[in-house]
Amino acid sequence: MKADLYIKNAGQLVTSRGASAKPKTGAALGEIDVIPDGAVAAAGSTLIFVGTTAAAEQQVEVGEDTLVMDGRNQVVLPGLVDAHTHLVFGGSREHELDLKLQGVPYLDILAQGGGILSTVRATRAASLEELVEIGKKYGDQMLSQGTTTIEAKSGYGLCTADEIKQLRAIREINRHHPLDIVPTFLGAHAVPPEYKEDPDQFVELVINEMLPQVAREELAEFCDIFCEKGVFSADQSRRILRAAQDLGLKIKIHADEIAAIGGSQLAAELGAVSADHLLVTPEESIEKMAAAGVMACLLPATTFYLREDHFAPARKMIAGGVPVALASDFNPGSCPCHDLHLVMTIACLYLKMTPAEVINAVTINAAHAIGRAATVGSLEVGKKADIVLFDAPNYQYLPYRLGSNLVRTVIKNGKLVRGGSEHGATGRMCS
Ligand code: IZC
Ligand code: ZN
Repeated sequence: MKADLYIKNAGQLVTSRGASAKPKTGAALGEIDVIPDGAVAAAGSTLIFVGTTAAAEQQVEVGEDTLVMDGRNQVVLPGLVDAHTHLVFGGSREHELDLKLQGVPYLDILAQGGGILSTVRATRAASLEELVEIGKKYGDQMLSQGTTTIEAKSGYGLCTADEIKQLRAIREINRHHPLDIVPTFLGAHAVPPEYKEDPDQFVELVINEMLPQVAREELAEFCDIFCEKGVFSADQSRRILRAAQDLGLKIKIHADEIAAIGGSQLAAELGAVSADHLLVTPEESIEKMAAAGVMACLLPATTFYLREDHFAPARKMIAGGVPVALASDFNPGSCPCHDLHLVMTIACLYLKMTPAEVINAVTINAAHAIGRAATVGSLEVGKKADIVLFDAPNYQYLPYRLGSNLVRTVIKNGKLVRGGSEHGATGRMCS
């Protein structure tokens, strides 16, 4: 077994293995597989060994070209998976900070033509090339924080040409950036001003024009919708998501974030892969989501940034058997943050999830939330060699630390993309 990459002596190797077929739920979410003095090896982009250093020394063949790294005093995790991002957008919204401080709510800023609609204006004005550059820049920052696979949504075009432009930008970034990106069509993110007087006409446009083109060009794997008071109703959401399913897309829903208007029930009814946010989800929905196997994708950095006084009822969801993932919700308005490390800390403190649970929720369960659990989200032979090394004595230390980037080295598809040489590579030096 000749290795191109060999990491040994890891203080703790956390694998998140054993849940590639089904996400972790209930008590299993709190179970974590830690190998002390661990080792991992890859040939090309694929993992060929995961185990102890002692076993690796017997089994892994190291040649002159093998990149050997020492994981001493480090915690090694699968590359983190961010299952909910709005990666590509024009401009930014720091000018809304003053409004927020004056107490103007998020949905009021949107109703006044700001918020999402302000980003829509900037995104429409940007060229495809500019969007690609912007997305790559954020992608670089994500990689530096240990994120190696993400989901990315459109939703700032809100007309066919600009939605398609955003999805093409996502496709370009995916082709030319180390991150793996799963694309989601979110044409129904807000009602654009042109359709303010007749939102149902906009729903028709999404169904009859946008979705068919997205499907024809295979620009998205998922269709999502902002099912929220004053944005899209449950009925409008159902129409759009059913049309998407008819075209072969999988579905996600922004549900129960500010008002419970039926988003989580709809997710269960339609068999959505995930329902996201879920701050005000009713108890009956928790049961329905568990029965339908809908992933609860929780976004606590957004709750923090919106200064809500209540977080998603994660403990009830876990107790009720709902699979739970955590994601950043990176976007220019309600969460200008793509740091999954910070998300883990907030989830521990405010969702009352344990360190083991939050790690499973940003690795294997997050991979399930975007249909990638067969290839990423855990360290297992045959999966992609996506590996992150943290400067930490144990895995509990990760959510314990607040706001520091402990990432030392990032491997994506078997290639060193961050750090490495200055942090203990002992074999061939890396560029
Ligand atoms: O740009 O505000 N919640 N969509 C739904 C967002 C936040 C993104 C934004
Ligand atoms: Zn979102």
